[in-house]
Amino acid sequence: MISNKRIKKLEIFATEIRLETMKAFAKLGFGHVGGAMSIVDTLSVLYGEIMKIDPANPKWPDRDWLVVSKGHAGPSVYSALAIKGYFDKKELLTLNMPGTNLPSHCDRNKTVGIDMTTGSLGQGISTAIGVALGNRMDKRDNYTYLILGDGECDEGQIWEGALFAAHQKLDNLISFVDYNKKQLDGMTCEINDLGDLDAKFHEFGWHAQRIDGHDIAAIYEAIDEAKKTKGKPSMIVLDTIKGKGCCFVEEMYFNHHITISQEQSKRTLSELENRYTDLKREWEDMQ
Ligand SMILES: Cc1ncc(C[n+]2csc(CCOP(=O)(O)OP(=O)(O)O)c2C)c(N)n1
Repeated sequence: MISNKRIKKLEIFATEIRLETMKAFAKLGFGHVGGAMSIVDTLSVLYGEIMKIDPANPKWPDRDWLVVSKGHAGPSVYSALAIKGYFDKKELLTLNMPGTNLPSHCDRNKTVGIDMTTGSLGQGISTAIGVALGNRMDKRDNYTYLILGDGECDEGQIWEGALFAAHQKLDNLISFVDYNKKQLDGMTCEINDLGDLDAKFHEFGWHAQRIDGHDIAAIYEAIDEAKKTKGKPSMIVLDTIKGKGCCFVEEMYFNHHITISQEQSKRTLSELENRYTDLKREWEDMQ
């Protein structure tokens, strides 16, 4: 079980990721805010507690890997990387600008700490499987983590990959679906209903769990259970809210790629700063 202190630390980390990401989006004036925010709590648990990484040695061959297949969530991954010390936080404000190392979608050739280039939906499952298989062949004691979008699960490649990972008994692959119920142009259930997603992965031969994707302790425990599962890849379906943590984004129906007014950014940055201060105070009270 994860202690309350460690949970609090991860809540602070998650809020800092949201804050830094929102600052970068606000400077740019637009971006994929919804899907970047819904995955932040999982990024906090992965980078804050779970992943075996060394920011000073980003290409360490024995590290754990993260493939963010929904590559448009790059901006929140960059914030997690900068806070962990992979590069200077100031760089975050160059998001998606000419000459930047931080493009709107993840690019392993541009950004220190990004393990796989993504953006063409569906492909990340195949590359993550390749990484996990390769690491197993090399007898490395590490995990590959994979983040998929729910709309992305409309891609046939996801299900080809799901079959193959189970066939290969890839228990060093731990995957998430960010089930925020929305995709680019509407509700996932109206465009191509995914139904009971964890049951589907279970039928494909995966160890499948479904949890609240904003509950830090639940995310931690689900990963722990996945690591204990032998002979099968793991899927953790995350029930999430698109835009989580930024009120004005949560309130929008279409919040996939949005423009951000000065008033909206001012309001949401002040909400996030207040949350950050409150959490820090709670943390100090726990000492
Ligand atoms: C192969 C492919 N088709 C279409 C797109 C355009 N596109 C970018 S994001 C997106 C919606 C993705 O929805 P979802 O996976 O649910 O992401 P989230 O809601 O978490 O942002 C689409 C269709 C793409 N990037 N790749």
